Amino acid sequence: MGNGAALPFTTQQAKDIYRLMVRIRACDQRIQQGLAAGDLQFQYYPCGGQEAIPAAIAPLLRADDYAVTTYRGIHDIVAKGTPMREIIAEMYGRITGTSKGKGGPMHLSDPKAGLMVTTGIVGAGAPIANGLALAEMLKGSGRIVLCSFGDGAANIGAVHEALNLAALWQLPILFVCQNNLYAEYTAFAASTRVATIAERAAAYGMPGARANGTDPAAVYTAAKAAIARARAGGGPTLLECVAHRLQGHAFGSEEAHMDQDALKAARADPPIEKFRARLLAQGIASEAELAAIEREAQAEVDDAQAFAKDSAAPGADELYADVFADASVIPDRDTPYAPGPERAPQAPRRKLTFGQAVNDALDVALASDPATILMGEDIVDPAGGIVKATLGLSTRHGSARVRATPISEQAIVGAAIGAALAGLKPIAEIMVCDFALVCMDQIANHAAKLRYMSGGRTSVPVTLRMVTAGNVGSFGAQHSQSLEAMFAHVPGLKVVTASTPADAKGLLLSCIHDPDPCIFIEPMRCYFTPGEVPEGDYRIPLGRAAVRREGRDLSILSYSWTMDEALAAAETLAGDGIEADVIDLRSILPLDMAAVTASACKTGRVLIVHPAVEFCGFGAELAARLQERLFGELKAPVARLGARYTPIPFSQPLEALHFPNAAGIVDKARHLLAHPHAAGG
Ligand SMILES: Cc1ncc(C[n+]2csc(CCOP(=O)(O)OP(=O)(O)O)c2C)c(N)n1
Repeated sequence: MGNGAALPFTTQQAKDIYRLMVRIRACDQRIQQGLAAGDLQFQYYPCGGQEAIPAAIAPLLRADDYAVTTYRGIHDIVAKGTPMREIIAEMYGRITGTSKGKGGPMHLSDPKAGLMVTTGIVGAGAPIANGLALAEMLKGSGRIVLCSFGDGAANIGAVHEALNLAALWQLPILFVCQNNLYAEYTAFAASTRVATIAERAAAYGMPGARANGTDPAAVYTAAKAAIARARAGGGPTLLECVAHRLQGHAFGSEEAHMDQDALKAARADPPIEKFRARLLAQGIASEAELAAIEREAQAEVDDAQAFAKDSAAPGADELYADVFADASVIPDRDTPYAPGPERAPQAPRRKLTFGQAVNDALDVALASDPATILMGEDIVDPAGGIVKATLGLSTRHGSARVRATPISEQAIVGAAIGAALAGLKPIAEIMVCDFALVCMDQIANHAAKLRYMSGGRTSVPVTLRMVTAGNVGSFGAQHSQSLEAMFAHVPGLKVVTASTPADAKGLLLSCIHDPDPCIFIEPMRCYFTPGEVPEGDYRIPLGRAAVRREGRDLSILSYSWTMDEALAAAETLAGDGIEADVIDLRSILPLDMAAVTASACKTGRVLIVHPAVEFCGFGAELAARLQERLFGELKAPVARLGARYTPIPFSQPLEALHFPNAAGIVDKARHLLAHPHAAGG
């Protein structure tokens, strides 16, 4: 569009947009200068050429609207209103940075400005944006979400899942695909068969639009319609803004993969200079005004850089801060974790199966706390979930709060994360534990880390429920795994599993109200076992093991469905006069090391039993810890009995060989008691 074409915004807005573009470039260039000087050290993804996109959208946003962006997001971050000082201080890894220096250039968050997530994982922000939008839609706040990602990200599964779900739920989001024509070293046409990203919108069932991303007027006009639609309840839009990348992928990286003629042409006509000329040509601003804006931007980054350099690095106390809400949960701290008391243990009891107890916990949470929502595949009535755990809940609490989802695990977990960031207490059902691997990025890179990466500015109080069908026969290798060790290996996740109906209810309610992300594993083997369960809002604190049987001769430490095997084995051993202390860990993290140690000290012999594969299983961690602490006091080396190192076989005789059982536990226990060290004294 020529310099004379009328602009769609007011004179003031035009100047504000120019100011933003200039501030963005000043920030972007100051960071690159810092890198060139060796003052800063990191991989940086410049935004040169894309400044107009967020700058032109900014006047259409409310201050409290949310933004989700990516590693190449400095322009989005400045435009959303994050203070320049905090941005630059984060680049320097200082305590005054957006994330106290713990996030870094790819992970800035500033909830005060509505900037909720910056992710270094391509496309991973889109599912989370859905959750933010869902929360605000349910609250009726009128807030919308601006979610930015690249053209390369448009090809990743998380984005496809998110766009489908956003359209299905008519969420108030503007998805902006910033098409800079390259994804790292690959040209757009080499990875994408369709000519535009915008045309994909139709396939998701949402409006799509394409704008020249170097022209603020074009971006503004397209975004204005989309944002108005989102605010009016008309759902999401996919807006593709095309703006040639003006440099290589990262600071200092080569440009040989780029079309040199196109690059030269784009560099000869950069968006800021183009807009500047237009403002002058139309008499919207004078040369003196624009020069003043440019000087102010330089002064702002000068000030921010000086502020950053004067700021301290985070102190050693920051290392463990913000992993969880309460650092004493962290297993490598010396501070013993002291869980609180049970809640309402004296309430009247009634007999429920494990599955009914899960249902009861969800019902209580939904009835008592309007912030609680549920989502998952097939969870609404009449199905009520594949194991009926959610039967009746959508009927009682409505399909707005008990939400059926497509088969999109990344979108489900991302939506739960986003809703949690926005203050809700979402519970997501991952039908089967093995399927968590499909959305492990959302779980391990986002739910687990967002509190830390934001320096404690955001938190993810989400509960992810999942069934494991281990040792029920017939489910085979992809529906029966026990992945607790994998989850526990990721700092930031709490990992809980129950073996009785009362625990299922009490632990699940604690997870739901916990300030951190909780993985709640429900063994199908226990699902139909009845037990007495307290009514109402009964809660068992996370991190307190239960002593199921007392004995002096050895300790059997277990959890999940292998508790049944452990108890059966203890019964058999008692027939031989061997009394076992049997402990149900209940949560892997927080870990009740005090209970474990007390039992081990009492008996001097420890056998750890778990349903997961023994090799690299949680038993290895527990055994190492016990041996480090109690080497001289133990009468025998700590023994383990987990599943064999094979995928879970289908054939029942083979499955029986794979999993630990009571006979195997008895055998191991007898070996422990016969250990020569003990026999010798
Ligand atoms: C899931 C994932 N895969 C690969 C990468 C490595 N990577 C970083 S940036 C990038 C290119 C992304 O291109 P695009 O989405 O077009 O965004 P742009 O960098 O152009 O802004 C890749 C592949 C990553 N960070 N995350």
